[in-house]
Amino acid sequence: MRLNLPFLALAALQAASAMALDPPAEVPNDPAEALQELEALGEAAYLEVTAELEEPASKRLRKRTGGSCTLSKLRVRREWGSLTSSQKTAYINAVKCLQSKSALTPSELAPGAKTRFDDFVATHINQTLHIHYTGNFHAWHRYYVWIYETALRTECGYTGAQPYWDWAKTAITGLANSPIFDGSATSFSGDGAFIPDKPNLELGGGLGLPPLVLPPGSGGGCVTSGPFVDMVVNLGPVSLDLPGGLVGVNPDGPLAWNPRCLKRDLTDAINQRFANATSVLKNIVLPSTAEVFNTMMEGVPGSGEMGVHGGGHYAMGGDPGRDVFVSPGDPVFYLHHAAVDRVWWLWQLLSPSTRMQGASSVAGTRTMMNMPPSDPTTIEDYVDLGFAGGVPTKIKDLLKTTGGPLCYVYL
Ligand SMILES: *[C@@H]1O[C@H](CO)[C@@H](O)[C@H](O)[C@H]1NC(C)=O
Ligand SMILES: *[C@@H]1O[C@H](CO)[C@@H](O)[C@H](O)[C@H]1NC(C)=O
Ligand SMILES: [Cu+2]
Repeated sequence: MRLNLPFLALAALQAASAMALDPPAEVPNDPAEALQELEALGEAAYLEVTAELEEPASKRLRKRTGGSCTLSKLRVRREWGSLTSSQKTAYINAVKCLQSKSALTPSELAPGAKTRFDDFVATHINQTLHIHYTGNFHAWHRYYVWIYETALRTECGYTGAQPYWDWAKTAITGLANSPIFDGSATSFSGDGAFIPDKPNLELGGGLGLPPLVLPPGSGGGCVTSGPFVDMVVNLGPVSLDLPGGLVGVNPDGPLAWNPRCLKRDLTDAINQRFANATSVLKNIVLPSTAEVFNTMMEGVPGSGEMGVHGGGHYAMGGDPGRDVFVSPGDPVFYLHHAAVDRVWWLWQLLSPSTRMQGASSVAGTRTMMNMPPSDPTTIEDYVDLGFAGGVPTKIKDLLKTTGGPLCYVYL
């Protein structure tokens, strides 16, 4: 057995280096050119990862190391606009199915968690201060979206993969014209009802930092059409950013029941400024360490930047979209976080030996912005999704999307 170990290590290294993706030579400032580069990179990544799954040599390696992701099990996550109408309807129906099933979370723990969909929201609220601006941010949300996608499949008969929101595309088309937010039967419902004369958003001023000022969007009220027009948001708000620097909080507590409509405030200016094709490509190509990658993705409060992650959240806006605790209460959250995960996946593929394995693949501590101060995250730390589902899983088993419990790629 001992004799085999160096061979295994060598084979793993060879597999890792054979898989490295080439970055584009430059990051164009022109949105259309940057989008082209991004799509070329995405296609190359898809081809490399699926080719690796086909190789008989790596099949042997997978057997020895216990991996079980095969081409036949692979879930191919696609951009929402590329799905057919019936694929879109199947996904939306599965989400509505989760929203119609009873919660597994005991009501003593979270009285506001009424449905299986809410189990995910309650878990996210409960752990928010330990999963954002922390070293586990990417691995936690990767597993979270995977378990949500799995629940849609195993509990609601969905047979497809988790779709994603390509912000680079909506930055060009406008949100309200996009297949995600056009308000049609195959969208996630569209904008909220228009509320006039909204002041700007002012974010982060509470920390004593210069606030980030963002323009108001084109909605603000309850969504007016589409599949989620009658959806009931049960949990929150916990820390909802509202126009004029106000923050919405449910005084009954973070997990109390507070039934209300789904609101949106689509804001193209935020999408275009923070999550255009150039910003996405820069986040993939420029960072050489996990620390820089995380900082670019989430932004630094007070710096005037919120990253593509913040850009997507604040561009959809509304309630619970602009609440860091309750944001998974808007079904578009999962398309947004699949897109965040796709950026991480592409960045990882540029250097799998340092970004998809080992200590250098994570950076940060176990508390939000290290407040209060905490120990560094390690790849031995567990991601535990509580009543949402799954088994507690180490970060090191979540670094590769075609290994450990995971089996998916993006196209
Ligand atoms: C919140 O987290 C604590 C500590 O991990 C856990 O015991 C509790 O069950 C969680 N509550 C919910 C609603 O998930
Ligand atoms: C697009 O993103 C880049 C990088 O984040 C940013 O510098 C630029 O201002 C953005 N473009 C627009 C039109 O806001
Ligand atoms: Cu989150």
